[in-house]
Amino acid sequence: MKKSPLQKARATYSPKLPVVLTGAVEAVLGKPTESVANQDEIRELFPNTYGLPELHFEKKSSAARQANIADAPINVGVILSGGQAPGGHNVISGLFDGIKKIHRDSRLYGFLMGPGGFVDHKYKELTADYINEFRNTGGFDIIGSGRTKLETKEQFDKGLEILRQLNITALVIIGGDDSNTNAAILAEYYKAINAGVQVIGCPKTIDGDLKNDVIETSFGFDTATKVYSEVIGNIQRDCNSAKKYWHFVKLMGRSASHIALECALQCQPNICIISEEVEAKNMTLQEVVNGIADVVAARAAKGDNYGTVLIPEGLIEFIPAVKSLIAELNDMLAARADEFAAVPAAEQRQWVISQLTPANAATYESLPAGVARQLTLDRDPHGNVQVSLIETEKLLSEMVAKRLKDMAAEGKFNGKFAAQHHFFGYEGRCADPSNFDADYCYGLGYTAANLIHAGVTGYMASLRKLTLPSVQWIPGGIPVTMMMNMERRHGAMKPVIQKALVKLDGAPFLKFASKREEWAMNTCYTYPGPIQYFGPAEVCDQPSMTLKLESQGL
Ligand code: FBP
Repeated sequence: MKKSPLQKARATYSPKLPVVLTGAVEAVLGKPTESVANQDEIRELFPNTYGLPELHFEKKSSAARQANIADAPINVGVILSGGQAPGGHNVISGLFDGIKKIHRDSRLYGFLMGPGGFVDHKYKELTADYINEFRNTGGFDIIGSGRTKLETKEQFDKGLEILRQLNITALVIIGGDDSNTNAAILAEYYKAINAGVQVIGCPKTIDGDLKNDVIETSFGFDTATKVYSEVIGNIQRDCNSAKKYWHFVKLMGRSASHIALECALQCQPNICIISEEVEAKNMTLQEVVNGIADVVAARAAKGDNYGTVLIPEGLIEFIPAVKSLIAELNDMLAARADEFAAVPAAEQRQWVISQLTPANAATYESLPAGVARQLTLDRDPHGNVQVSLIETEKLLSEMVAKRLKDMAAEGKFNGKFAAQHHFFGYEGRCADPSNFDADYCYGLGYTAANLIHAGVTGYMASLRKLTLPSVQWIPGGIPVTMMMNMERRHGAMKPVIQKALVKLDGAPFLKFASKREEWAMNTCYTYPGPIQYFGPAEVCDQPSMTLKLESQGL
């Protein structure tokens, strides 16, 4: 494989491992835990893995040093699940190095193309030479990823066959909230049947919504937002040079607006919509549009017929009326998928309208036909609407143009409005990890190896104190059941890891809210520039602003 000069140089980077992990460690157990909500239901569903204690690793005293080496090798399986996120290859490298340190004959097997490879027995042994090709690189191509939902007893039993065949006694699942939920269910099942297989999770997703009091961030968020911020900065320079376009930029993040918020903090655009605020204020789509149009008109009055608008991918689902519509559609389509599929495509719109309750039918009818149709199609295997396929940036700019026309007729807008559209998502998901993500991921993998050695199951690898230099991070494990609550999925209540949405009383949002009026009217763009891998720490090793602001006071 031909490598670019940067690829070659980057391959030599040694992730900075937390100092605790550089020698023999011991697991220090904390207090028993409770789930974040619905404790009785979750306890009943996870009788073997509920209430486990948090744990963290400390360096072993010198007297006990030798004992960290296992008597026998450990065979471990690893799965990459869901959307790509920068750093996945380093999790696998860290896991590999970690289990080799514990016993040099340990082996690592990667299941191919996500959980599907586990069920279908498609795997590859990951050797040192093979792994070396992928260190510090972006992407998940080392073994591939997939969105097969691992949830049935048949799948678990089928997977167990291959684990037994390869003598694998621990499985590491690298995924987002849904995949880690399923990892917890698998851990519970294997424990219940005494399968002798540990299951460990790792927090992955560029969306940044798998985090809580104990998991400070998911990996990939840092790099992806830096890539998007670079490009938004470039667009803002262009915008400020030509002074003739309004740029509507949609940013990935299926549900939460963390990515848009982080990019806003980095780039200081004129407008950034935060879905969680739209929901809290019970805003309609038209009110969101009016808000944008007001800023366009106010800037035009100063002679500034240009600007930037950041739009979170998940916005449409947070508009309360649309949210209620999607909830009804989810339940209806889950229960009557075959009936819906049998309706000819040309008649599906009318069929859906006739089946919905009046308020939701009215909302459905009011949406542009393309958007409405999208809401009935293409759910991912977890039942989520694929919001990345909805062109919200175009929808909003078209509605803003219409609104400005009305305002012009009323004498409230006297300017020009020309829009450009962008969607940034896939551009950042496979970027070479920033130093933060390279270190974080390698450390997570290494921590997972130590959790396996500690004999636990149903835990997620964790590193804490992430705004300190990476050598000072604190490795440990968090019982996954601790992050769970009950939510409605596919028409039924299910135990799931609680998704972290943007908190409107949290430091990142408050910082943004305190600045946005100034950013709207004045041109205060910042230009973060590309990720730097080599150079001074203040340029290369900075964590996201979200993480920094959230950690204040910790
Ligand atoms: P995960 O939650 O699996 O990490 O994926 C996140 C994400 O990148 C979202 O931001 C986006 O909506 C979705 O994946 C796109 O999915 P796909 O890769 O299937 O197009």
